[in-house]
Parts: sequence; structure tokens; C-alpha cells
Amino acid sequence: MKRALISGITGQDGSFLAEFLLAKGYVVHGIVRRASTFNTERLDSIYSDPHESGARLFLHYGDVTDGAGFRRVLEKAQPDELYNLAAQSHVRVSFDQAEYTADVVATGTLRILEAVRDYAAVGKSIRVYQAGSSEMYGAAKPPQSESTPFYPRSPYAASKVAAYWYAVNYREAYGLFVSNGILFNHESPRRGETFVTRKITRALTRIQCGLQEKLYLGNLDAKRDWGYAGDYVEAMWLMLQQPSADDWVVATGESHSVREFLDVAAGYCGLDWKKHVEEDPRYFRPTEADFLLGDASKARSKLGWAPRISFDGLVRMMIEHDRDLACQEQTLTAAGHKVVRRGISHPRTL
Ligand code: NAP
Ligand code: G4F
Repeated sequence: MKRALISGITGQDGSFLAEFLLAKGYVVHGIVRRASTFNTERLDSIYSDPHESGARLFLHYGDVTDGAGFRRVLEKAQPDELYNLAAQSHVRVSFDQAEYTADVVATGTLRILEAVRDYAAVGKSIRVYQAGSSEMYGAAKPPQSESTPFYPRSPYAASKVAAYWYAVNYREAYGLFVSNGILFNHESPRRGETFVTRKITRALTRIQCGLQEKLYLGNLDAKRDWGYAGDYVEAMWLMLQQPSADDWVVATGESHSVREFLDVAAGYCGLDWKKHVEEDPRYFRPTEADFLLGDASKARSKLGWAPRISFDGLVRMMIEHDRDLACQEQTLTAAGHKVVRRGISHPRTL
């Protein structure tokens, strides 16, 4: 059985990737941050008690800001493949927490690569996936491909660029198998509720159910190449099955503005979003990536990868999921139960 270690396993992508690898027969180890509340909700459906026979998912406390702890997890997990997904992944938040973002996203990657380098020096080789981002292109002219020069527009993006180059350098300097995935935005019903797509689908479905009146947003003109997270984790895995390490853009090749996302989502709710959406300067960024559109021809031809879910299918999937949540909330409220309203208060709606 192949063994994988995932940092960031509790996140959107980590949970999809864990499911994908378990279905392929892998033993999966994941790094979980200690928190005062449970943060493993996205793994609930695949987690079983490690004492049970046949358990193949194992979780370890760790943090990519703690190199020594990470090395101990590496020794325990003994992975063939390592997926570094851990990140402070919110672009707007990275302007408020720039140093922390750099520590996790850039230096965190360096700590992992250093550990892998030492591990390789004693004859244990690991294939590494590094989670790069289309945000690294920032202000670069679309469409963006592997040969497009980076022009990061946020502390998050600059940190991802640093992590990208650490990965390239460790590949060239020490012969490590480290592949950079340059993934364009990918969403799902598991997307964090402070990212714009999920913020919209949560709010519009709550508005439809009479649970909320307004939705406050920032820049509606920004354009993103939005795909489905479930499709994108397959590309991560394919990158590590290649004969050599490389850099890969993963995208749909279609870009839509936030406004267009609102049009489609509101259409599924039978709403006119213009009656509910208001602008709030809090959600604008000091510098923005205006237009991201990926050219994933290399991944299509060499990995044989292609997205399965369309933009329209993605929006519909998210709306249907969030409508169920809103209906549950509506039913409980109507029955006199007190339901704590989620995603409304600052700063959770960033
Ligand atoms: P996400 O939902 O925000 O998940 C991030 C994960 O990283 C969570 O498990 C989080 O743990 C963990 N984490 C944060 N800080 C950490 C630390 N100091 N040490 C260890 N773990 C830490 O992000 P995602 O959407 O799944 O994205 C996965 C990766 O791909 C990230 O690196 C992201 O930057 C990158 N990426 C995402 C997209 C996208 O559109 N989704 C596109 C390109 C690149 P908690 O659950 O405890 O917070
Ligand atoms: O959903 P977003 O916050 O995603 P963003 O900034 O594109 O970053 C995501 O995708 C990256 C890949 O390109 C990842 F690397 C990163 O980790 C993250 O997953 O914002 C999308 C767009 C932006 O232009 C933003 O300005 O939506 C705009 N927007 C408008 N109003 C808003 C809002 N974004 C958020 N989060 N909240 C708003 O109210």
C-alpha cells in the first residue's frame, strides 16, 4: 500500500485529496493543527477510530511553523508522497497578517523541504506536491500558463511565489522530486465561507429562505477561473505519478467575474441579487488580481487531466448544498429553536 502525508488535510482540498487517495488504496496520514474547537469537520465522513482494524487514515498534531514536530510526523508516517497544502490561504487576510502568512506559506514550505532533503539523504525518497496558486500571476496578462512571469499582488501571493522557487531550487540543487501545481481557483460546497463563492451561495440561499436580507461584498469586477475542487485533487495526484517532477497549471480555461457568479447563483434562487447586494470597502484589497484565466494545455496533454464539472454545474452544486443548510435553519427557527446565525458578523465574512 502506498503511503501519503497531507499537510492542510482539514481544509477544502485536503479533505477531497484524502478521500481520493483512500479510494485508491493509500494509507493516508494528515497533519492537524491543535485548536480549542474541533477542526476536522470536513474529515468526519472518512475518519474512523485508528484502533479499528482496517483504519487507513491517521491524524497527527502539527503545524508547518514547527519544523521539529513536522520531522517527527514524517518519521512516523514514512510517506511515499507528501502533499503540502497547509496555508493561511485567504488573500485579503494576508494584508492584515503578512508576517504570519509568510511564515506559514513561504517558510513553512522551506521547513518541509529541508526535512525532505534530510530524509532523502538517508536514502528515503519522497515525491512532494507543492500547492502553488494562480494568485502568483496577479497582474500578469491573461491567459496565464507555466511560462507566464509571476507578478504577485498580495503578501499571500508573494509568499506562494517564494515557496514555488524554494521547490524549484530543491529540485535542482538536491534532485528532490518536487512538483509545483499552479492551481486556479477551485470551489465546492466545502469551500470556506469567507471566500467569495461560498459567501455568495450561503447568503443567497439564506435570503431565499427569509433568514437574511443583505449581502456585503467588495470588488464585483474581478475575474476568476473557477473550477471544482474534486476535479483538481486528481491533478495533484497525477503530477506525482509522472516520471519526473515539473510545474503544472491546472485551470478550466474559462473566466467569470464575481458579478457573473452572482447572476448564475441568484438565477438558481429566483432572486434579483441587485436588491440584496451592497458594497463594503472592507472587502476590497489594497492591490487586486483583476483577471485570472488559466491555460492548462500542458496538464491536458501530458497528465491527461481535464475538468469534469462546468462553471454552471459548480454554482448549482453549491447552491443546492447551501439551500439544504438554509432549509434546516429555517425549519429549526420556525419550530422555535434558537439558531446561531453564521457568516454574518465581522471578521468572519472577509
Ligand atoms: P483551506 O481550506 O484554507 O485549507 C488550508 C489548510 O491549511 C487547513 O487544513 C488549515 O488548517 C491548514 N493550515 C493553515 N495554517 C497551517 C499551519 N500553520 N500549519 C499546518 N496547517 C495549517 O485551503 P484550500 O482551499 O484547501 O487550499 C489548499 C492549498 O492550496 C493551500 O495551500 C492554498 O493556498 C492552495 N490553493 C488553493 C486554491 C483554491 O482555490 N482553493 C487555489 C490555489 C492554491 P485549519 O483547518 O486548522 O485552518
Ligand atoms: O474568493 P476569494 O477570496 O479568492 P481569491 O482571492 O481569488 O483566492 C483564492 O484563490 C486563490 C487561487 O487564485 C488561492 F490561491 C487562494 O488561497 C484562495 O483560495 O476572492 C475572489 C475574488 C477577489 O477578486 C475578491 O476581491 O472575489 C473578490 N471579492 C469581492 N467581494 C471578494 C468579496 N472576496 C471575498 N473573499 N469576500 C468578498 O466579500
